[in-house]
Amino acid sequence: MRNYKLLLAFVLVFALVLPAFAQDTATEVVPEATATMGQDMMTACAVPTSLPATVNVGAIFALSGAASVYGLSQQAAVKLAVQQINDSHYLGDSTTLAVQFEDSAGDAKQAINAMTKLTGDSSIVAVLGPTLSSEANAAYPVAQDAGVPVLAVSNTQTGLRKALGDFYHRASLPESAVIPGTIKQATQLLGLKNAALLYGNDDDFTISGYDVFKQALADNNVNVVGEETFAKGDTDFNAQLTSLISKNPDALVVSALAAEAIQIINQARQQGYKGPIIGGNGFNSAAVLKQAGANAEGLIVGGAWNPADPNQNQLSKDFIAAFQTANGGTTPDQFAAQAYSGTWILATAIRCGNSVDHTALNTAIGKVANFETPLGSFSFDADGEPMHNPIAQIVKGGKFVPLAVAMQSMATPEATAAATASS
Ligand code: 1QQ
Repeated sequence: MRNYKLLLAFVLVFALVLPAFAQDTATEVVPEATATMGQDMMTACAVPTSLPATVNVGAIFALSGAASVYGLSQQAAVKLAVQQINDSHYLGDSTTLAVQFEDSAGDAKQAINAMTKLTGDSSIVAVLGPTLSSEANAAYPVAQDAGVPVLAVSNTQTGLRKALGDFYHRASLPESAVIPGTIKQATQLLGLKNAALLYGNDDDFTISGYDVFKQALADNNVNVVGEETFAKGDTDFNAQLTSLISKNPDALVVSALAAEAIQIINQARQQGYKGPIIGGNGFNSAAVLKQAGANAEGLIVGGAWNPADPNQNQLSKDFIAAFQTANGGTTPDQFAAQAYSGTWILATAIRCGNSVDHTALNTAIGKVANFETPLGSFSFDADGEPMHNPIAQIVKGGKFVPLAVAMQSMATPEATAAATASS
């Protein structure tokens, strides 16, 4: 009975999800060479005819260790996307997409080993990941040397594509595309005049997040009254917090990965700090909310996607339902939405490029444009960086709630002004 219900749910989900992606393959109009691919072009993107029976893709995610709160979510989402891609014959009737997962454990050396292993296998056409920006900085050069395309789905350090190279694309918005809007809305809502900054100074993402926060605070005339640092793996943040809280900041702004973020939230509250905490992308995990519990209430975090976004498209709703069905009712987080969307973006490049040649596929990835994903309409900009709308969130009742939605329910004059400004 239970299996039957599951099957029925699956069939329903596929019936809803697939038409949006897999267009009527009977209409085989060959696209003009100059045309960009995208949702509008999907009917013009012919069913591929030159693909092998199996298209092998690698995926490097932090499947163990502290960063596995992101990596395991990514893996579950990629598995779901691959299943849907194959069930819908998205790559044609005689081609199957297969993914080989490698665990980078949040560690640069393991990421390099994984990238070396995958790019040394001539059957691997592209690599998804790695999870962390610090892993990407270490491991990506191996792929660039081998000429194998990489599509990252969670790296948010500023300027990575320019720094790394042209075989690197990402489906994840950099912090520079997310934080400025979040700080602007938070400043308006909370009337921030000053803030204290705490960040990890030994991780590429946390350092980049700090730079972006600092610039955004300056742009909103918020004075930084104190700055403190920590290192990855630290567990005691009391000295830094005592110093920052003594300066009476209107908000505590933190750039940290999840493991440290949880301790920082809990220890700040234990010290009696009742003011707002504003976090970067590292906070975007259910693990943070679960382990910080009531201490996380009121936390403000910028993100690329939120399951309660009132403006989300049907693909996003269908993705949530399918993910829940496949994962025991668990609601996907932002990392899952990005990994799922990234897999569909890669599959679209394979399909529309009609080639698994590394260079041709890399070119095809960059051409994906106006493509509807759960993240919204997705394109790469002229620099090859991702473009879609970000979303500011606040934690309420143990969940990330879109800030605009929360502000409307607060309905203070400031909140109404800020909600109007954000919409
Ligand atoms: C990065 C990140 C992490 C917080 C998420 C995986 O954004 O390392 O770039």
